[in-house]
Amino acid sequence: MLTIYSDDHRLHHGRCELIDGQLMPCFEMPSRADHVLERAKARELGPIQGPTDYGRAPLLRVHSADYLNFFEGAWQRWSALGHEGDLLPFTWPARTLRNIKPKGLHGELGYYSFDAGAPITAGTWKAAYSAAQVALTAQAAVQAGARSAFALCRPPGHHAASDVMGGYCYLNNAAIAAQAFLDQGHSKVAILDVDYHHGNGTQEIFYQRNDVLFASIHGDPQAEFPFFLGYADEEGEGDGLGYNVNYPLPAGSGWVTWSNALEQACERIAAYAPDVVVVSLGVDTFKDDPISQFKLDSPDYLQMGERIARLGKPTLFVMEGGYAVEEIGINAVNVLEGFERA
Ligand code: Q9C
Ligand code: ZN
Repeated sequence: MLTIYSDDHRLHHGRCELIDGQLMPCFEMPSRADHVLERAKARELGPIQGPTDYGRAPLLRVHSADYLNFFEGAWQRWSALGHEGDLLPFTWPARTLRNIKPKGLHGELGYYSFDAGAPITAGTWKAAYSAAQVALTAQAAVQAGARSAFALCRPPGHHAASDVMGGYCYLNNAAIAAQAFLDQGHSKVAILDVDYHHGNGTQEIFYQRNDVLFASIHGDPQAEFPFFLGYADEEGEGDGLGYNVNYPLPAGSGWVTWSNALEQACERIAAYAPDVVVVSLGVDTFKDDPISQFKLDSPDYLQMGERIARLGKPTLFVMEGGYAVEEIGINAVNVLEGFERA
């Protein structure tokens, strides 16, 4: 399987995030991508290539121009004030406040984010932009006829909505790639999100559309981030009604429970009969993930890949979460190897 990867991910390295009342080093760190790349090489998964730059146009198909302009310019505005530390939001337009866009940097940042988990550093825009190009380059390979391709994206994307960042995500790599398939002549794309967290951004982007089926298996938002989206009764709206499927699972879920949800998701996807499948590949479902509560073990990821392969569709894998840094490479590449051997 072809892997697309860019070293630019290193340009994004947030300092800290708030965990249980304490500032801790960011779990979403550069070594994550290094481990996945090393494992892909060690297992001889296939060629590894850099991205092509497709520019801003494919990003604008998913994100608003205002949002991209704000994100691209935010660090410059922050550093011009003499700051060197990460730019982080601290006030959001939650219920009781107005959903208006203020003029200052912090007001705008609150408007364009939903949590304090997406720090902006000097290199964040460039890293996120490159990750989107990585996804688009892998998409182009599948578009050109490859059975599958792997976009080794970092930072991840599935929490990023059309004009909102959060949950370590800025640009929605999987959504940008899915939209590119549609823009290049396909009429139906299914996105299967297997990250431990609900892909709230992807859901929002396609919620009113039936040309993208979004299916997500994740920790029950009653108890898990992102808390305010990802419930089973969210089925889509308008033309999109019936094209959004959430499978929230309880903390402690292992392979038996998880694979049952995967089976249901795959049956729904098969009934949709998509032209292509995009997998939001998070491996934070692993038993030793430091911020997650599922219990999948490394061999389970081989079976995950096999089941996805049985859909029999051209498939684009897009890297999302996974924070058990030592095992992230084994687990992510196991999905890809399971896919290939099926
Ligand atoms: N106390 C992805 O996996 N914060 N994002 C958790 C735990 C947010 C995860 C805080 C987790 C976001 C792409
Ligand atoms: Zn996640």
